Amino acid sequence: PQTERSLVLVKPDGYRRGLTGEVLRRIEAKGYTLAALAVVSPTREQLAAHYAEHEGKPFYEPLLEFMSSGPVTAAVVEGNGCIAGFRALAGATDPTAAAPGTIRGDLGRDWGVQVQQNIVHGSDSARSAARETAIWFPELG
Ligand code: DAT
Ligand code: MG
Repeated sequence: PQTERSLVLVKPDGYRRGLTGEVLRRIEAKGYTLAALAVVSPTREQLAAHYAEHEGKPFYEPLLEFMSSGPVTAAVVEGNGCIAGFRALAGATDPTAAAPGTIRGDLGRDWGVQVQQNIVHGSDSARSAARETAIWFPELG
């Protein structure tokens, strides 16, 4: 694959648990580089834009509430194939189902809350990555 960029978030659960460095360590250990990095207290507008595809789903409001519950770290990750590659590092959406060796599989579990608190977000396509990067790093255009 070509060099590409993915928009990664360490979600508020990851921030609170002190896992930001561990997530960034795994990204760098994989050989990807950080093109941009910021700790952000997201606005409702940013989160609604970021998760627009999920509007109307039963988990949408709890998801936005959870994502508003504290700082997130946003990163633009760069490398050949890094969009699919970071999602492989992240593992399945449900941390209980995520394979050991992945971020969600190693570091996440079911916390008995409505929204899966699964530590990270990673773009699912080049189109999503471009859209999401504009939300978190408007200066990168
Ligand atoms: P992913 O983050 O793996 O790309 P997604 O885009 O389908 O997953 O969903 C976005 C987030 O919403 C996900 O990280 C956690 C939450 N979520 C998804 N499906 C859910 C569900 N069935 N119940 C609760 N939360 C869910
Ligand atoms: Mg997604």
